Amino acid sequence: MVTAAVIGAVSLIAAGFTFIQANQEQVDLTARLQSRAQLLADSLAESITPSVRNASTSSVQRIVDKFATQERIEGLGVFDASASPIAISRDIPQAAASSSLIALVMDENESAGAFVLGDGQSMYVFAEPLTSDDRVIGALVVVQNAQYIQDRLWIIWRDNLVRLLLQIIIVTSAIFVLVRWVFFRPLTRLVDSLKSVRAGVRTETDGAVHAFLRPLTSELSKMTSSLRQARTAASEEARLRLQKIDSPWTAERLREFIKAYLKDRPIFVVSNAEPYVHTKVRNKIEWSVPAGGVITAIEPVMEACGGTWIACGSGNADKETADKDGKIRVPPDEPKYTLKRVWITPKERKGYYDGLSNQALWPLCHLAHVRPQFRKEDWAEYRKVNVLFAKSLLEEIRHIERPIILVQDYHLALAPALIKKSRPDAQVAIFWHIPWPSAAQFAICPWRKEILEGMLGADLVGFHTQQYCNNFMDTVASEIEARIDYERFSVFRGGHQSRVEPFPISIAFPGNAEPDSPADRSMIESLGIRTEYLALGVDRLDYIKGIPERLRGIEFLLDSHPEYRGKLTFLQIASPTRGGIEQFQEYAQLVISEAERINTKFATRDWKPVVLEHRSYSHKELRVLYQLANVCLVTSLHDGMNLVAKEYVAARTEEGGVLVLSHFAGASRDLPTALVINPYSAEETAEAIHKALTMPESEQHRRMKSMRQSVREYNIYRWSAEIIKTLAGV
Ligand code: GDG
Repeated sequence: MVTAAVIGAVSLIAAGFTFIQANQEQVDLTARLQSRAQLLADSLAESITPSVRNASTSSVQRIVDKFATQERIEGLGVFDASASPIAISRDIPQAAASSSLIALVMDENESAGAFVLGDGQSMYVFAEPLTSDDRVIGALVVVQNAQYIQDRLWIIWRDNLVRLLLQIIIVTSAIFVLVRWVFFRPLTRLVDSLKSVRAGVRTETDGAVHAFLRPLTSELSKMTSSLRQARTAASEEARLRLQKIDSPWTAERLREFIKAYLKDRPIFVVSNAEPYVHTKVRNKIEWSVPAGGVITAIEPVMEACGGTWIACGSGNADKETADKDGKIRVPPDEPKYTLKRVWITPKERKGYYDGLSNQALWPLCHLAHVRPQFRKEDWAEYRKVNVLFAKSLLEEIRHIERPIILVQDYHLALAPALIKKSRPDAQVAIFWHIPWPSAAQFAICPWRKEILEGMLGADLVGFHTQQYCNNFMDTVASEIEARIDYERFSVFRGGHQSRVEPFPISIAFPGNAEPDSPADRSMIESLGIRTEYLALGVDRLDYIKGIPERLRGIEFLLDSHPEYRGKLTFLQIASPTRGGIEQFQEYAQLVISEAERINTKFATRDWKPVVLEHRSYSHKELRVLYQLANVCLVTSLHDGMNLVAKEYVAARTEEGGVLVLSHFAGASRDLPTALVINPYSAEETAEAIHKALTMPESEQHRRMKSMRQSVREYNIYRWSAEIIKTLAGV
């Protein structure tokens, strides 16, 4: 744009100058031509006049022929008083010989000239009267070639055009170089240095910037120094707050705690799922956060503490976006820690993930009446992938003394022992995000001993509730040789102690970076929902979540309380999950057909009791839905904790809304003022929804306030601080 304007201006100026120059040249050349014609005509007239007077045609002809050969003379002609030719040169152009100019100069008795066109060439015809005794006796015509004037003008325009083009090229290149070196580079450097100041890597903006940016950098320096002061004040405050145990935990406080407690020992997280997935959609790489409780919980901890998170690469652009070691800094728009991706083959994934993790261990640990499938080949892949993860981690910690390692979940039960075997100095915890079943239930697993031995490699084994810890201790007692110490809640084997403790997981409350936007109804209106009451469910489409049971609760309510028909819509966000596994596909079909059945039974022209959204929603969108829902339904048949329940509570800043919560979700221990139900009873679920929708505001507030207090006090920062403190202290 700027370049085009500059080129336009330069061209305009150049055209103006060329016009003036050409004009001047034309005036000069014409004047010179005219005076030369005049001179020639004067001297010729003198020698010709006597012969004309004497009518000596032959001598006139001789003089004409002699002069006609001079340079630039195209022709000469002598005419008598009646404008008839007396003598003319051979090649005189026709246009000149018959010119009306001859008659005119004789009439006026005054010489004159004019430009004419002959044979496509410009000519200058000059006529002079011949006089004798003050009487006009004829006229002399001199014809000169004037084409060279046109040629000269054309050369001027052409040369100037070439010069202009050269100037344009030089000016454009100069602008490009100027913008790149003088503006763009210093600006990029300034932006980079601001980024590192913001990330806390540097404390000052770059001083060595170009002079013209200096006023800006001096202002920014002041800002960064205020930022530094604010940071120091905040960490000082956090340090002070560390002593006051009942003040809320924040990301800042966790950071300070880790600095003080671990003295900069780095943290490593190992999990199956990765927090950021890169996918290529129409040649454009996009990233997303996958649905799942482990990600929701661990991500804010890593953002606060930094460190390295090792997980399975799962997006089709994951390799492309990571470096040769599989590493990438995340979150993508504000990097704070390193994600190291581990690559597994489709065969490994099928056996380790679809098979052993999700068709054996998942149904084994959840009482949802789905039969576990134990296949030897899945077990082989599971072991292989656990070794792969352990190796990838060992590579990362090879130069690090006493690293802190947090292994996540049932996919990696064998990893703790593998890590500890190579690195006894590492402090390893495994957190089991799902329930631990009774010893009798676990006994059906053919590889129960190997799994327990793998887990007991850890110095700390964490579960959500005391009940799961008790079940685990009972299982260990009945399956392997070990000393069980119920006093210290530890298992001792071959001189190694594993502490077993409950850490009820939570979410980042407070300190959730998302701003509290006023809930905008347009999101539900765009789904065609226009009812008085909104009931909401948010789950991965997993059979432990009890979605068909929830739907039956809705059906029961509409049957027993017809007053809700047309007034209540249940919106279920069902994010796709584990699509490669048959039971999950069948379950998705069941949910879809149940929703359809209920809609067919009750729907009217402009109202539908159930809206099923079988797709992923961002956390930001979910928060808006939480704020709009009069009631949130968490009816899991069995659930380690359930973070949706806690997210609903955290989103209700105005303390309204009611949570209906399954007794079989770990969250029911932390949120006892929810309406706790048995999800297997449609009647109980329906009654709880009715109670929620008719609950006086004051009671809603009382219940919500107490739940919010509990989530605020025991948020994910406190959860991780307690795990790290216990682990470092074992
Ligand atoms: C396991 C245990 C335990 C939901 N849809 C989307 C999405 N979500 C988010 C929710 C929530 C998380 O996923 C689900 O967490 P849950 O805790 O409810 O469930 P699981 O995934 O089964 O988690 C569970 C948890 O681990 C932690 O220990 O509580 O008991 O089963 O945060 O908001 N997130 C995104 N898109 C969605 O569509 N990004």
